[in-house]
Amino acid sequence: MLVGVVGKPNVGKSTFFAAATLKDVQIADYPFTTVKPNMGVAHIVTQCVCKELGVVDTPRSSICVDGKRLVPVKVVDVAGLVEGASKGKGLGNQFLDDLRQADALVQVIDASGSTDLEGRKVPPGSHDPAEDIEMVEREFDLWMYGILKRDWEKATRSLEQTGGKVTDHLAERLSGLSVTLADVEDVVLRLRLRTEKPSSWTDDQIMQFVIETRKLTKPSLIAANKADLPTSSQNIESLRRTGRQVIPCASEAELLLRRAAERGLVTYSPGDKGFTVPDQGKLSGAQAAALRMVEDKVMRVYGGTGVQEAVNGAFFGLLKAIVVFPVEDETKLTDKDGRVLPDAFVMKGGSTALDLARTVHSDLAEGFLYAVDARTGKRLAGDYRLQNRDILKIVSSGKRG
Ligand SMILES: Nc1nc2c(ncn2[C@@H]2O[C@H](COP(=O)(O)OP(=O)(O)OP(=O)(O)O)[C@@H](O)[C@H]2O)c(=O)[nH]1
Ligand SMILES: [Mg+2]
Repeated sequence: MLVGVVGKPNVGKSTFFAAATLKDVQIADYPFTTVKPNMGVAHIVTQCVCKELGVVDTPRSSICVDGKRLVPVKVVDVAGLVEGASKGKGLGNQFLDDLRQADALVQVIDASGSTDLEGRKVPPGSHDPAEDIEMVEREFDLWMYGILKRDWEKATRSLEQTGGKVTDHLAERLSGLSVTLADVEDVVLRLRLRTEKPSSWTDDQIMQFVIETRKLTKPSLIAANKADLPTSSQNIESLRRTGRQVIPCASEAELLLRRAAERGLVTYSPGDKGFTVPDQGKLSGAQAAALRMVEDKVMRVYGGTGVQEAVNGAFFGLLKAIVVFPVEDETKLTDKDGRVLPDAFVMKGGSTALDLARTVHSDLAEGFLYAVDARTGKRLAGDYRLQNRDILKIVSSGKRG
């Protein structure tokens, strides 16, 4: 699963990305700072099972902090997008190509309204960020529409002559965008499009298909960034009234806190509602002032920086991700090296025990016999739907079983 960080230029996408991944990327106060995509690893935070089971865990692929499990997930930060990007304006549709594999999007906006539609600086509060959301989604749709329209007439005529299925054609055209045949069939059915005569579909109908397909296959939430600035709260309020999921974010503050935490200057872990300073004497005057700002303008007002909430929201909310704990010994909860609760895997909602076996190792899936629920000792079949925080042993005749 991959989450893309999108938005117009200069809104703080790379700052959000750097805060979420602690990767050093270019951040600057002008549009088109990012040209090539940045791929990185963020973590989603979930309650670990160690406390419930009264064990001290020794994770390998993830981190457990005070009973909270931080599980790695992939995030990509792309170039900013401007009106006309789908037709090559700005950095063109390169960024759209970079988003092909994304399963969900965090759309970062400048909630303070201090950048115009193209990301240039304007007086705070003078631009309405609602316009940016519309623009970004419209460009995405136009791009997808362009892919379908390129040879629509010719392709549909040939489908009608040969008896080919329009759903197969659409799925094939959009397969590079992680759109499946099931997604296409779902949208076509919902919109009641005439599958036997696709050449009769109007441009509006094709666009409607694109919009619904985008919503289904690239669900998004809004990270209302620069929430620390005074003009943001009003915009956040009015965006929320539109019914969209809006998370106030202060990416710069999150980046500062995570870097300070790495150096031991503050006690803070992602998603915390506040932070503490173990030794005021270790801080320079500038550091102390910056932390006071974070406390006053972010933590007290919003109860957190919102960055972790947005990452969690994308995976757990939009993608219905679940975290499962595979073990090799279901009584000791260990792997073969004796590590307790060694792994935590992020799986798409609806995944099965067999999917988990596939994720651990292909050999396990090939010889899959059954899974064992470590909590109850019950045997589970391959089609068992995984639940969040399941602890399972896979029993297989495969090499690693
Ligand atoms: N006040 C405030 N400024 C921020 C915040 N996040 C980012 N910025 C500033 O916004 C500017 C743009 O940040 P970037 O992260 O480079 O923005 P971007 O969206 O990646 O920009 P492009 O790559 O050019 O599209 C920089 O000056 C950041 O310091 C925030 O939470 N609060
Ligand atoms: Mg950037």
